[in-house]
Amino acid sequence: MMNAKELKKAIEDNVKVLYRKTIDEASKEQVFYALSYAIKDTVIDEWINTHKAYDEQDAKILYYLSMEFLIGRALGNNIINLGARKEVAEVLEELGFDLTDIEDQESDPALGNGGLGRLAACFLDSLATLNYPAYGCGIRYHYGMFKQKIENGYQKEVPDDWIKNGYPFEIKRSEYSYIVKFGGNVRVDNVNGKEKFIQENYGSVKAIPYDMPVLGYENGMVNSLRIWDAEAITNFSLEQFDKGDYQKALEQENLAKTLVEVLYPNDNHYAGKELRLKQQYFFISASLQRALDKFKSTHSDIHMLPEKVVFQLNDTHPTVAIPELMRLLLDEEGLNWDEAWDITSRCMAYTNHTIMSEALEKWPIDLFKSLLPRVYQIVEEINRRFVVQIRDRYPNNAAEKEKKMAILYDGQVRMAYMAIIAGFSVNGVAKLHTQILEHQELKDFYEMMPEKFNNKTNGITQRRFLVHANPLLTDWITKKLGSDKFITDLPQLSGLKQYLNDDKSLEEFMEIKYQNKLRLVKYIKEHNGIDVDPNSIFDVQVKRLHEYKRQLLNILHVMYLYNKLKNDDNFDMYPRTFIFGAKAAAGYRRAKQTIKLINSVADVINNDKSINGKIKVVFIEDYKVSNAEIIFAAADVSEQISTASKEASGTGNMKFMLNGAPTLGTMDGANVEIVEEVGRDNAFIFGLSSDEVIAYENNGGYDPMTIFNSDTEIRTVLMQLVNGFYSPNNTEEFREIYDSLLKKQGNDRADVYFILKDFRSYAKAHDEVEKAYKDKKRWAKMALTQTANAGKFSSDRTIEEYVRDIWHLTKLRLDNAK
Ligand code: RUG
Repeated sequence: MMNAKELKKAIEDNVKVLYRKTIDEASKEQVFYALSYAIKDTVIDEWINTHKAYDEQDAKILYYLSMEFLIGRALGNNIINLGARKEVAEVLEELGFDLTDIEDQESDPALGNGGLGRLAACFLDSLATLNYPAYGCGIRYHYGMFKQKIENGYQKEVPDDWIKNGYPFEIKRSEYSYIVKFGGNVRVDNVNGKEKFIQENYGSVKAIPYDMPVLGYENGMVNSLRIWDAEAITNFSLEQFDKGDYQKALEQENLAKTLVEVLYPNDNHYAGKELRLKQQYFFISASLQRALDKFKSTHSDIHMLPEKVVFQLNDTHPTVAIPELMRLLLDEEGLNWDEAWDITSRCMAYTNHTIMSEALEKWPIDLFKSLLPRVYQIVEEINRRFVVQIRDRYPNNAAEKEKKMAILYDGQVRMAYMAIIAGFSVNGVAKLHTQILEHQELKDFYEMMPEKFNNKTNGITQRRFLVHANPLLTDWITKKLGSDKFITDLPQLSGLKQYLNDDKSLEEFMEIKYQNKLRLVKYIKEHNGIDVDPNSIFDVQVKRLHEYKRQLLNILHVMYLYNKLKNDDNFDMYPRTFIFGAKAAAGYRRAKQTIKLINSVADVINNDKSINGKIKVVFIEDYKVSNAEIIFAAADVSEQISTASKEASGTGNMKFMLNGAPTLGTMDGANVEIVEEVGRDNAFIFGLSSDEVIAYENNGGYDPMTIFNSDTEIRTVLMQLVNGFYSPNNTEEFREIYDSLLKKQGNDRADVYFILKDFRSYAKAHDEVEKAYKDKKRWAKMALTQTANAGKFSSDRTIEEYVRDIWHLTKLRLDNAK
């Protein structure tokens, strides 16, 4: 890192060169660019050194293949990982700027939807920090996750043109461009008695990589996130082409334009769009071609590939990597099937992130075949061989097993099954999730190939979600522990347990929470125009909007509390602020109605003077990584209330925990492991267990109507959905939500997510929260218990487990590291 004087000069020079201005004339945005380029300059040498070391040490490299990397802002994070926050802040102050203000100028690169993409970003941070050679491989979407505007209570999607003004932390690497082919047909030639498969009459695009530096924490390691952009191959002119070619050239031009235009905004839901499959093949083919070329530049024997390369498939989205690697090995490298299969199946590992059936990708065979004709032939052959195995192994029930396990079935290509069959590892993302995979969702595969299955409980990076998000707490912990080692060794936080009975420390801890609440109060005032009482309980649910995550349960409970405040003279409550943040997929109607409901309830309650501000409801517009950091640090209560069995892991739960917020939740996903760490007394657990949910799903026996008929308070709340209480101008506004809770919907039961079933125990858990919160000391102890026990949930731990059990990487040695 340059010293203060050099940095100051670099910023001033950059402002001059980029904008023809002196620093005192520069805007904050201009200073952001000037500083960012200066920071990129400082990491360039380390970036080069790291990649030289890859080659010199002949390192095994992980390629983390993911359609999403929700990296969030880079500037602040890079400065922290350089260990230069204080110095940079001082230099900026001398120049008359505030570092936080400057960081706020960066648009939030939102190349992901939610937990899955954010996990990928945390993993990259941990990989670099732990000295493991790795590339993140993804897509350079021109428009990331949409920006959310709330208008009249409704979500409006606004395009996120994040690279409009250029992105300072990327480098275009045109020298590593590759051609990716779509469509056409396959011709088989016979060359020296060997079949040769040639794709012809195809359309194609050029894939061009952009690299972003991924800095380890103060260790001189800089890995790369490589995201692929598309360009048309031909710069054609009218005369040169006959009509057919002209048409083709136009199509190619169009394909290149649309291919990487947008990120599909669906979380845990698959829309089956052709363009999505094109995106998948595009970035996979380019990443694999590059990985093979890189390998071949230093190795002569392709059979060594599994020794030096491993591909992790982040969910089913990149699964086309399996037949594509086969294609490259068969058609380009000239290997035979068995050799290619052996290599492929030793290089590919698959992570499953959901049991929700609507999220499992299945492509219509016709679509798949016409888009990827050669790849499809290979899928057919993989399937054929697997079906032979099934018939050998299960001679008595082969047909049933085929139905449950074949890749090609019922006119569809089942991508998850291909990943399981071909890969050497299948992992879930939390203990409970892995158990459900093994014993329910994928039980036939588990029975047939148990050795592949393993669990890797998710984690989060403390560099972003503690050090960057919560500097006050970071400083306090450093003081209390006498060291900042927890920044790379999170279990050290357990040292804080010695302060659990120390009144002064508890007071300090809660004072930090209060300061962070003030920061959020300011944010809410500036962005939502709502006044919030920092002494109220900040009860927070921030995550993607999805029915299984049950934001609806939360808001129905708010409606219930409000009714009690209004109608029950004996009822009183501690002031609470219910904070929501959530984007709904643009086409997900019921999720969008839930957003409208939250805002309508907020409108009525926040404007009712008679309740003396006892309840406030805030919907934070445009929930994203940058405001998430402010929110986690300020939360008192972490709402993790998914229907048990549905949330594979959750990672927001860990971010709240790290920042001292107890969980109010179901025994689902990683909540189970959080409770294991803090103890049942330090969490507020409610609701059906996953076994109970699964039993109801399999055997029936739940009828929400009986609850509606017998529980007057719940009935009143539900009636308010359809009597205009929260929608005086349109009593039908929330009819669909009402119906979803009480009426069968097509093939779906009423109340698919057991909202009414869990309502009473949820309300009771809230009572417990209030009781605990009123006892200041008890609460402070409970809050500190969260942070002190958060050690397990670092993504550093997760990555070490992947390395130990799946990737088998060796740490890179960097001689010039600090
Ligand atoms: O819903 C899951 C979360 O539970 C999990 O924590 C996260 C990371 O593993 O992945 C989320 N997820 C799953 N996002 N999309 C999917 C299915 O494609």
